[in-house]
Amino acid sequence: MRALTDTGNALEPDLEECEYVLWMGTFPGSNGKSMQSIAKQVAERLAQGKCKMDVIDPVLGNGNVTPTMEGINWIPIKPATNGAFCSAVVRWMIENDAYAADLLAAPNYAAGMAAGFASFTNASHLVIVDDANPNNRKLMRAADAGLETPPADPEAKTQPTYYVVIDEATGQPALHTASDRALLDWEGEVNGVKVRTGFSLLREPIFERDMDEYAEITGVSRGEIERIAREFTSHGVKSSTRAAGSTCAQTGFDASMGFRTLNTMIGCNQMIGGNVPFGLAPTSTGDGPRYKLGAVKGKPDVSTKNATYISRTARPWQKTDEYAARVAAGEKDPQPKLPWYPAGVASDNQALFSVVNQYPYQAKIMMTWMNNVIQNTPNGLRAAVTERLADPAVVPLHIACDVVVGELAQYADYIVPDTNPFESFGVVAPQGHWHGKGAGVRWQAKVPGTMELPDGRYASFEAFICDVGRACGVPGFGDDAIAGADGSSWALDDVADYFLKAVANLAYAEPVIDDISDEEARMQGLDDLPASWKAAVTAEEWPKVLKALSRGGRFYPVFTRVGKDGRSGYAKEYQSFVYSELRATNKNPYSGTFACGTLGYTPESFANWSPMSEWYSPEEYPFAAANYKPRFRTVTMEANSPIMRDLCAENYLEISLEDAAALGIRDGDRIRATTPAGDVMEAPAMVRAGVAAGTIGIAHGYGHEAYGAQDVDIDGAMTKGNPAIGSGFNIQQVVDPVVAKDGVLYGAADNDGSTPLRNGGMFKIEKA
Ligand SMILES: Nc1nc2c(c(=O)[nH]1)N[C@H]1C(S)=C(S)[C@@H](COP(=O)(O)OP(=O)(O)OC[C@H]3O[C@@H](n4cnc5c(=O)[nH]c(N)nc54)[C@H](O)[C@@H]3O)O[C@H]1N2
Ligand SMILES: Nc1nc2c(c(=O)[nH]1)N[C@H]1C(S)=C(S)[C@@H](COP(=O)(O)OP(=O)(O)OC[C@H]3O[C@@H](n4cnc5c(=O)[nH]c(N)nc54)[C@H](O)[C@@H]3O)O[C@H]1N2
Ligand SMILES: [Mo]
Repeated sequence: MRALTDTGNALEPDLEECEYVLWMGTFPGSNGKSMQSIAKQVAERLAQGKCKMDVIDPVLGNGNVTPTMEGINWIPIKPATNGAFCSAVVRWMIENDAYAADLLAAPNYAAGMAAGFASFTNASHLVIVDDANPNNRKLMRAADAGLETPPADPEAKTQPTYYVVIDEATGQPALHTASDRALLDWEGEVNGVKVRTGFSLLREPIFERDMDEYAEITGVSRGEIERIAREFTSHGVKSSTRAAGSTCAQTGFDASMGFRTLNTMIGCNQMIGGNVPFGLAPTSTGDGPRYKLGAVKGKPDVSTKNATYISRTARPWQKTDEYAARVAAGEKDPQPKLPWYPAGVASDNQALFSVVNQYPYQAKIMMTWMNNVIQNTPNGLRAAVTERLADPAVVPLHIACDVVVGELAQYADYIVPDTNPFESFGVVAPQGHWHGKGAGVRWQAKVPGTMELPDGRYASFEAFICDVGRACGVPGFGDDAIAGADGSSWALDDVADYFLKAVANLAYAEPVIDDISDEEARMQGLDDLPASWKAAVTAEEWPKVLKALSRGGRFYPVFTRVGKDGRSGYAKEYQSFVYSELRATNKNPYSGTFACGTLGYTPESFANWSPMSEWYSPEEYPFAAANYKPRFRTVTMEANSPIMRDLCAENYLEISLEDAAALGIRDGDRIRATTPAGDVMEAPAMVRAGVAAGTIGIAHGYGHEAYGAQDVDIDGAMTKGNPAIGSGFNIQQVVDPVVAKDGVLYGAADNDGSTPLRNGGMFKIEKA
């Protein structure tokens, strides 16, 4: 994947050692991964007075912000303005010299380490700023500067790219790998080419607006922005910030670049108390010590490098075959039917739009598994999108594999029943709250409730793809499908064939674990498992596999804390991008323009970067949405849980006291929120404190049309639906008028990240 922002370990705030955390669109105790454990950790440390926190969010999700909890504040912000807020904080940091200049000047990882940090940045790397240069907006490479590079390593799979900096000691251009410290804020000429450092480019958009303008845009007072900036920079590296759901906005790049730039500016990445690695697991489903599960045995020599993803990701428009063909046919600056997104590899939301628009190609056979992209794509097009999905001329064959007949699965031609989490296998890396290394193992706790197949297997996704793979002669399935590390060959016909080998890989990761004792195996009933499981690994591996199964996985001692000099023990090369070359060089085909490569603030725009406010009147549509995951629902699930329905049966259009007063709306009144395209959400108003002015708070996870809300007829057997499962509404959002014309269905999205917006947009509110 080509990275839009930082590269290296995935990082999250260190909730065990932090002194300060700035949450900007993930709310401790309300959502986030995992909501419960984050809440507990945060509550404990706050109660002990060990840290302080601020939560910047358009909607107060309660969680850890309660009147009884000291040291944590809620600060309302207007949706989709995180980029402006972060720009203001960075501006304050620069004006007050409150940033880690030593880190920013470190042009490579070794230099960052020598300066006492565990990361480096491209802040000092030179960027070509010359419209006439074919490499304009790109980071300068050694060749652009006429610098020699070290000889290529014939053993290495990929050769490093050499960037150029101005070495501080010599004042001369140097390879980024060859300088210990580089000039941070510099512009000039190198080898006759005009260049500027990433940091100097960052200053420009940041200083375009003053603090009062930022306060106006975000709705956060200047005093509050300055207080937060001071607090954020007052704890050395034991401070960090995090955004998550807030990045799912049209301005998502700004939100994402914003929190990353803030962390970079204080150098907290991979530092204990700062932003620490998580999700670290030994190789299990990849090429591990016992089995090569990452490689497909007998795979033909084809590469996915030139594949065109149906989601239109991982490739800029200008590098598509269609673009080349249209240019060759004489078109000047052709425009695509739907936008292309050079970052990322896949997006189910964008794939959905591609499928219903039959662009860039038709999905003749669509297979969906564990996915409910209709419920989970926020835009106003559900009716139109589903009409096309259900049309065999658009999607000739759709096979879904699910445990429930949900919004997407109900339109499939075939539904393959799958095993549920108590009936299936999995090896999973730990999510955010736990910062050790390890992997949990899930294995069948009961015999699957799905149909038993004639050969004794049970229907599941894995059994299905194994059979289809075998029938089609696809490599990687059936006999001799999996290679052992010792050269042996193994069959792949069912789920255990694969996952127990993954468990063997886990068990043999260094240091190799002990065998389970016969006595323990007997006491735990592990001497009684299906013979096919035992046959999936070697006799030598089996007692170790059982040991890992019996422990629910494998968890290494948490050695985050034993790193050297305040660094996480899991630190490895980490680069933060102050300048995103990928974004900066992404030429917009609809406008012919480029977006800035650093943090900045761009008002919400459509696909050609024209501001939404130029299309629709902000006076007529003054509200923006903040769509949040509520505690009583998950994205799809929990609507079918009677307990969760009892706790909160439906969702509301949540608005602030002042907006309600201005509109004459009382709590409980039925109101309507309408997008400029005329899509409507109608629901009771919840008039409450804890919603930012101009914001509609909307809990996600409601408004099911299927998922048990509907009657289901399977071969004449009718299961009655329960309408309570479908209570409430699903969010509507603005469609993109630049793209959605001439029959094209398309919801507005982040022009770089590709995420369809759920936060932000434009709405008017009236009484229903
Ligand atoms: N209860 C519950 N917990 C969950 C889940 C669930 O479905 N329900 N799902 C899990 C999953 S899959 C994930 S990915 C995580 C996601 O966890 P989060 O990313 O934490 O959750 P979200 O609710 O998507 O968004 C977080 C917050 O962003 C706020 N927000 C919206 N717009 C803006 C904005 O413009 N600026 C700022 N600063 N804030 C904004 C929302 O009000 C919300 O409180 O949660 C996991 N935990
Ligand atoms: N408006 C809006 N949209 C959102 C979000 C939001 O906050 N607001 N959140 C976004 C986020 S963070 C995420 S992660 C996505 C999630 O989007 P999805 O991944 O599409 O949704 P899920 O609800 O996680 O579940 C998908 C399907 O898996 C099925 N399922 C559950 N367990 C099993 C199983 O064991 N086997 C099989 N085969 N199927 C199973 C469920 O029935 C469901 O149909 O939604 C995104 N979309
Ligand atoms: Mo998610």
